Amino acid sequence: MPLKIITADITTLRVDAIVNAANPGLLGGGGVDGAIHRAAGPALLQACRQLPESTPGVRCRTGEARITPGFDLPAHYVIHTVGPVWHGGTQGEPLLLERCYRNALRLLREHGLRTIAFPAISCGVYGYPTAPAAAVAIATLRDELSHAQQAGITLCCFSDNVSAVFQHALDAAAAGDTPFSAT
Ligand code: AR6
Repeated sequence: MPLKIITADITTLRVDAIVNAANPGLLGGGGVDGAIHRAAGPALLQACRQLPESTPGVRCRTGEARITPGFDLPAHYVIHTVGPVWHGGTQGEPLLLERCYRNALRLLREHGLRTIAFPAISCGVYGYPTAPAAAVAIATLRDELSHAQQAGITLCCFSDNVSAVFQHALDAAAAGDTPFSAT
């Protein structure tokens, strides 16, 4: 399956698009968002400013995605998405997180792109616990890959600990496929 998990700084990846775990204003922030803006250069902020606001200060609602060029990044494009803030799992967080992955992949397809790298959306400042976030990410990406031919999806974690949690989720999901082969 063209889905791999790595430990790296996502701003170094030479893929068609990297995904930014942004906030609704899309004007930068901390974490991976800050790193992407620093590496892409000030033109990225200019491009984000030009995206239309749906309500004052909101360019991308939770679960949605927007695309800009990558400017000084090795990646050609940045797909900005806004993950859910973790409120204990009672505010529809899993579905909102799923939408982030699906809407990013929809934009990838619509732009004729093939390779994409995701960070662990919502797993930093937004406080989504890593294991349930990994389960949502893996289930959603496996489902997308079963419907569409994507050339390559990379889950780019920033530490080996987070990578291990995502790898465990991938291994568990893959093992869940095996009962059919036993019959
Ligand atoms: N490459 C890959 N992953 C990274 C990098 C990097 N260079 N830097 C951090 N991470 P976060 P969120 C990991 O907080 O939880 C921002 O201020 C990080 O270790 O970046 O969705 C936005 O503007 C963590 O595992 O995003 C929003 O306000 C993961 O990326 C808010 O934070 C996500 O952590 C979004 O919060």
